[in-house]
Amino acid sequence: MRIDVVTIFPDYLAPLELSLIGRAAAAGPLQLQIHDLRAWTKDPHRTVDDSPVGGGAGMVMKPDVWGRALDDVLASGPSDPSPGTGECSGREPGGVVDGTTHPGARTVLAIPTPSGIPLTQRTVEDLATADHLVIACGRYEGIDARVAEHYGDRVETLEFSLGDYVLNGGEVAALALVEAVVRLLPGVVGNPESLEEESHGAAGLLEYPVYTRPVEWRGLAVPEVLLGGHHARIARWRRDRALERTAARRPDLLQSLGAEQVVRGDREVLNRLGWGLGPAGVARMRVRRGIPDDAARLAPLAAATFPLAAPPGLDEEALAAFIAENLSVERFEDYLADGARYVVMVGEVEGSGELAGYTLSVLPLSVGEPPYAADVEAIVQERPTAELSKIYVRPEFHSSGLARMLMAQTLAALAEARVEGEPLAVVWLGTNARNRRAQKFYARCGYERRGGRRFWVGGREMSDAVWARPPLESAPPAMAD
Ligand code: 6GU
Repeated sequence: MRIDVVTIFPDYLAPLELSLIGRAAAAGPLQLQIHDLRAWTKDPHRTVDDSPVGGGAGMVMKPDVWGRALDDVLASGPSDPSPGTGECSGREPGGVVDGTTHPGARTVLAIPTPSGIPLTQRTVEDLATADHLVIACGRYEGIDARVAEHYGDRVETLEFSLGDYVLNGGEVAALALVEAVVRLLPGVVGNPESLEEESHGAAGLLEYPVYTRPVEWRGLAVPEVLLGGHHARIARWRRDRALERTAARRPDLLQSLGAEQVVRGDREVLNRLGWGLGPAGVARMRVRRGIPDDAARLAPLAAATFPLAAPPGLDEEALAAFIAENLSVERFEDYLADGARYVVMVGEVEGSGELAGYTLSVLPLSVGEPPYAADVEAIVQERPTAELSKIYVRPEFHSSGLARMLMAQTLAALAEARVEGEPLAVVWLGTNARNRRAQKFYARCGYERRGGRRFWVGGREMSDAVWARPPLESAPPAMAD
């Protein structure tokens, strides 16, 4: 690859002679040339700037000087090394630069500017495949806009920024770009594996923290797991730290993680951090207390999800009747208005307009109030007792972790509830005994199977498994598998 940098401060680019980049330039896959823009001035003062047309502060770099410089440097092509670093030809314009001067070669003109597109590793990877990279470093208030416009029509042009802050000129950005691109050229970085696990790599996560000896330094120990030599455990630990770091520092990166980038074991740590895996990839999930305004969104959610876990054999009419009777907007308005009787929790997934899940719990109004179902009364004898009547999640968020989050938050809300001043002793629920996924879920959430019950829906008798657990921390819902 050939890289030309045009600047009014050639010395600023001297660090490129050092280290990996210098070695690549000396012997490897890189031909690097630094040019002094002033070589293309024609006046005795070697003027490169002028005041902004239309007024304003600062100075603007002249298009005519830049035009002569870039015509020459672009025309020199990827494989026409002119004299070495620090020198420049200063020759007259080499004619039209139209990208066909060097057939088959890919030339990119990169212009650092705080108003450019943020430079990313993806862009850097792409630039590393070019044959010729020309970097035009502006100073002052920037380069006359017609320069980028003119070359933009003739050669692949990239106005890029290092980030949301302002530097005095493009030289630091040029250094950054050259280093980022050149380390990707074959043979420049000794161990190509070190390119794989780094931040902004294919994983889409920030890199995990790294340590070396001594294992104890200023009272800080290297994490135990790294000393054990258990490779799978170390990999899991590193992955968890990478996920945590990314959640804390770059939630935008986590947000753009696709489902295919989420691996086994990620879900638990994501859930703990308030994230889950939905149909559109990783998304922030939130569980909160329902408010009266939620009724209009809860009813359709309840109507859509209830049939999916309904006992087999229940006919459409009976289902519809149950939904109309118990899951209407009006009924949810009642539930949401009566905080002494009902606890409604809703689950939201960022980016999805709908509610993704909910729970509905029924509190007793007096300490001794038994479960409304007589056969439950016999097997759930602790008082006061509440029923977790509904816990539903849209199918696209099954196994996202939202159900666990809903359960944990619901139990936390129930642990806060008081019945005649007393905390709940137990929470019970009934569930279709043949739904194995559900039984597994309740067992994992710390419920104990107490027995069965019979109940009626739409004139048909059904049978359920009854599960119970205390709402308090005594047997915490194991939110991690
Ligand atoms: Cl590329 N140039 C300048 N002058 N300032 C910057 C920048 C570039 N990126 C961030 N700030």
